[in-house]
Parts: sequence; C-alpha cells; structure tokens
Amino acid sequence: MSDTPITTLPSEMLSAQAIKEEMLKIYPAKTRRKREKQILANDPESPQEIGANSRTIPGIITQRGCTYAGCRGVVLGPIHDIVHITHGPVGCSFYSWLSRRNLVRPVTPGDTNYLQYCMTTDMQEEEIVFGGEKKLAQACREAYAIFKPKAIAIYATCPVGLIGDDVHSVARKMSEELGINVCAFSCEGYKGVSQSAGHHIANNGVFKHMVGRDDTPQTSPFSINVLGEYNIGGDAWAIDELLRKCGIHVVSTLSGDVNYTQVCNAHTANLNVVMCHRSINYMADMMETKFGIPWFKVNFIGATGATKSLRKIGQFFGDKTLIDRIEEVIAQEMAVLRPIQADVKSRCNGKKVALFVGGSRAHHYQDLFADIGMETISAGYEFAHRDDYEGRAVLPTIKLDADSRNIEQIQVEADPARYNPRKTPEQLAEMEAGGFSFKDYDGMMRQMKKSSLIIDDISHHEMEKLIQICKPDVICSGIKDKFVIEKLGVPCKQLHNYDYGGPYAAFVGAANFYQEIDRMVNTKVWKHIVPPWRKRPQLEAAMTYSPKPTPEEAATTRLALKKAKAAELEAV
Ligand code: CFM
Repeated sequence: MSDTPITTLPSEMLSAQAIKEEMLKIYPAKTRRKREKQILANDPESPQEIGANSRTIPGIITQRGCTYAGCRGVVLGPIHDIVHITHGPVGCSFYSWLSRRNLVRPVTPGDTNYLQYCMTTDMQEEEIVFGGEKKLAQACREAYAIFKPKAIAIYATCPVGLIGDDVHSVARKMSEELGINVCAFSCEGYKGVSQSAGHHIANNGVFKHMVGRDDTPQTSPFSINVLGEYNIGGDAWAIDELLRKCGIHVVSTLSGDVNYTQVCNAHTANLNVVMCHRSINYMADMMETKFGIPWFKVNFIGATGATKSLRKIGQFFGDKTLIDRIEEVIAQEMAVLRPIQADVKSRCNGKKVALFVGGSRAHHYQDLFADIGMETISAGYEFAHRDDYEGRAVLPTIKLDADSRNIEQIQVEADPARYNPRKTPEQLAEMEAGGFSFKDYDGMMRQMKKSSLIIDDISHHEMEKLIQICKPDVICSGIKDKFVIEKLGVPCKQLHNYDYGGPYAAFVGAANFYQEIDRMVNTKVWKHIVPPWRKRPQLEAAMTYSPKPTPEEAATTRLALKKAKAAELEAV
C-alpha cells in the first residue's frame, strides 16, 4: 500500500491513504517505516498483512501495559479465593490492586474473597543485592498463616528476573511445606512487547497447575466454559443469567467471578466458548488437545452477536428442546430490547465511531454499534496479533520473533485417562460440512468496511490527526487517552473499565450501552468545549509541536504573548 502512489489508488481508497500519510509525515524515517506497517486501509476481501505484536518505539505514547499486568492483572487476578503475591517492589503490587473492574460476588456469604487485599514482598535494596527468595518464602508462610487459602500464586516482576530469583523452586518448596497448591509465574514486565505475553504465560500456568485437579463430573449435558470473559462491570453475570435462562450450565468462566475449584473443574465441561480470543485462545487449544473439548468463538456484545452466539451453542448440542428454549429466550429478550434499539437508532443512525481498545473489544463492540446504525470508520487493537486482525487462517504464516520465543510453548498431549472427545471425528466432520465452524476467528478486518482505517497500537499523535480529519462522533478507548480525546471536543467511552458503568454484555447490557451512547453522541456539550490552549495562546505556543516556527508564526506568537501579558497586567 505504502509504495503505491496516491494518484493510482481507487477513489474510495484515497482518503484512507491520505489520512495515513498525514499521520506519518511527522515521523523520522525509521519510525515511519515501522508505523506504516501498522496503519492500513482495509480491504475486507483480502486483508493485508498488518505489523502487529511488535515493539512500540520508545518516545511514542502507547496505551499498552506490561507482561506482568497481562498475567497477574488480567488472567489470574480475578480468581478470588486464591492469594496473589506479587514478588517485587510495592509499586507493581499497588498498581495491580483493584484497578480493573473484574467484579466478584462470592457464591455464599462464607465464600472467601481476597481481591480486596494487596499482597507483595515489597522488595528493598537488600533483596535486590542479596536475593529475595527467603523473603518470598516468608511471605507465603505469612499469607498461609493468616488466610489458609486453597492456593497461592506468585508473580515475578522485572527486578526478580534481573537478579535471578528462582520463584518456581520457592513455589515447589512452599507447596510441600504448606500442603497447598503454590504456583509461580515468570511474568516479568519486560518479558514481551505488551500484556499479551502475560496472557500466554498465565494460560500456560493455569493449564499446568490448576485445570484438571478436580474431576467432579457435570450433571447437565449442556455444560460449558466461557473463556476470555472477565466480568468487567458485571458482563459475566449478564451472560451467565442469559445462559441459565436457556438451560445452559456454566462450569467455569475464565476468569470472571470465578473460584479456584471452578477453574480446577473446568475440564469436565462439554464445550468451550471463547469471548476474548486474544487472551485465552491458548487455553482453548490446550484443553481440546488434552481433554477433547471442542471450542468456537462467540461474542455476547450486542443483540446480533448474542443471538448468533446462543444459536451456535444450541446447534452444537443439537438438542431440540434446548434449541427451542434458546429461540424463546431470544424472542423474549428482543421483545424488550427492540423498542429501545429502534428509539436509539433513530438518533444515532449514520453517526461515526472509532475504537482503539485492547485485544478484542475494538472488534466486539463494532457489532453493538451496528445494532444502532453507527458506522465504524477506524479501529485497532493495542496489543493483538495478526490473527485477531486478519483471521486465524494466517496463523501458520506468523513468524516467531525473539520476543515471542521468550515465552514457553508447552507441548500438550491427550490425557491417557481423561481424554474424552465430546463429538466423534465423524460428527465433527459432518457438522463442518454443514457450515459449522470450530476453532474459528475471522478477525476484525473481514468485518470492517472497505477503506476504513485499521491502526495497531495507535499513538496520541495519530489519534489527534484522526480526530482532526475524520471527526468521529464518539471514540471508544481507555483512560490513557480519554482526556486527550475529550479536550479535542469528542466524547470518549472507556471500553476497559466502562467508565464505571455496565454490564454491556448480553441483551440487558446492550440496552445499557445503546442508551449511554445515545446520551454521549447526542448531547451538545462537546461542541462548546474550548481547550485551554485555545484561550491562552502562550500555552499553544509552548505545546504545539513545531520544529522551527516560520517568521510569521514567531511574529504571531510574540504578538499573542504581548496581548496576554497586557491583559494580565490590566487584570491586576
Ligand atoms: Fe481480552 Fe479483556 Fe480485551 Fe484483554 Fe485488557 Fe480488559 Fe481489554 Mo483492558 S482480556 S484483550 S488485556 S477483552 S483489561 S477485560 S478491557 S485491554 S479489550
């Protein structure tokens, strides 16, 4: 794309390419070469190769987090009845403490919930110099003495990797000494290019040390795990409730509002459905290989997504009563939702949205916006991989780079005693011949319009350009750029923590989200915002990037400063 002269492009591609040019022109050559692989004009028919899961260039303001955040914060953090000990300085622990809205509602009043606690070895200079293993062992003993948890998980932070503390041997010793499951995760923040590496490390550890420890069989034939659903703002509860109404039993949600026993028992389910492909596809594959549980991708965000997902689960089990019940539930839910959707659509139809979130929501929420007639003009993930953009078909062509090689690729085999294929190979083949797809994810690009802009790991500069040129009616993003966006007069809906709202999943959540977006895009308040640097020109002069002002610009700035000074003196 970048080599094609602009004038030879078809007209509908021109604008996307021109916007891309505008974004890139400020960058030095090396930065530009890298960023141009990460910004593409979309072609849904044949998605181009995108430069994803590569290192962010230092100096560019990114929204990404670290490997420790992906492991401790995202995948393991929500397991509420195990003790999570961060081995490292207190800051790493503090900033992973209750900062993500993975809500928890213990099953019974006596059920333990340690999520309110923040536990760390609080490493000091002494441990950095002489090693911190003793202090870590002591922290495990102390935590056990106070809480008697079912399990302890230990997380290594950057300094632990640098000084070489062996967290795994401490975990083994502590397991023997305390008689509980103590497992360690080498998820040092620097281990990968983003939190995505932490997801993989967490999947490996949860699979090796937890899944399969409790063989209690399921009584419901329609028992499933919901993988990659973290109960942000109560989403998992909304999905659970919907599935329960249909007669589907959720064994384990990995890992939204889940306890240790449920995780250990997850391998007894008959199906894995995957919400967030990025953070948990490894687990789905490993469980299939070891236990014979098939998986497919679902999306419970938005009415269309939830309907399709429910029907697919019904089709998988192939039970007439279940399928009928699912249709009844869809009809009931839609009877309530349809008028709200139509009302909101009458005001939102044709409005434009851009989404830059994590590794799955920037795609999931496009379905929901489509429900109310809103068009996604641009989207991108922070840290997803090529398969999340281009579809899983490209998996064999993704080259393992040095950063990915850092992460253990565990070899999984069928469990000699417990491998139990939920469908025979013949049944699977027959279903696939009928158009049913397993292990499927087509990625974001195939669903997006031709020549919409795909931007991986967007920077603040690119976001500003996008706003100036495309003027979206709302942008979905996170706290790291919310206020940059809003100061430019565009409402920003946070799709990580939901701005303290939610749930947005399932039909009940869709109604919440439609109404919230309606309020945001149809209020006039944003048109009246004047950022401070427009009122105080001296601020503009200091903040606008300008390598060398032209003589005219310098004269204007001098004049503005003089005027501001005079106004200030007058005020005194
Ligand atoms: Fe998956 Fe997530 Fe996401 Fe994610 Fe996340 Fe999150 Fe997210 Mo924030 S697991 S990839 S690492 S859906 S915390 S619940 S909102 S970036 S899009």
